[in-house]
Amino acid sequence: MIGERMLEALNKQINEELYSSYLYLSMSAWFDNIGLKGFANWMKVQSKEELGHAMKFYNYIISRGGKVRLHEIKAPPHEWQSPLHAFEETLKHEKHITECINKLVELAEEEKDRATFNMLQWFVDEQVEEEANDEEIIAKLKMIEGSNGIFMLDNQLAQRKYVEEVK
Ligand code: OFO
Repeated sequence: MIGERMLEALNKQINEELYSSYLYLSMSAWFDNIGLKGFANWMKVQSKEELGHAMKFYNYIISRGGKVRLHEIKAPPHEWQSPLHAFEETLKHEKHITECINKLVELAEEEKDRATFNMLQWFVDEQVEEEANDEEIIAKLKMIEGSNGIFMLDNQLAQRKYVEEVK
């Protein structure tokens, strides 16, 4: 069994991941509306990945005999000033998620909950990858500012495909 403090923190993280999914779905709709279908695709894939992250926590809680408690998901913003602004907000949000994961790791250490500590290592690695992906796209967006390069980048982001990680 998972301790009560750890269980509450893991349930809170399900909500964080579902909000991430909601946020990126909202960004995907906005990109579609401004005609950048590739960016919209990238964000839709990201939204699905976040749902997968929520399900990893959900499945883990159940596998340890804990109770899943779903909370209200807040509404995400609906508009951004530019693609660069949307990706800067994405990176800011991912840094917040990295902090949440680090706090969960600290709690697992405090509680001497080895199983949860091990499960969380996947998320520690995932956050490194997610921040790096966002930083790469931000760097490209800065390079092409004011040129037609945005359409090339849009084509590149259209190639991203969703790979299911949670069974
Ligand atoms: Fe974006 O990694 Fe989950 O939230």
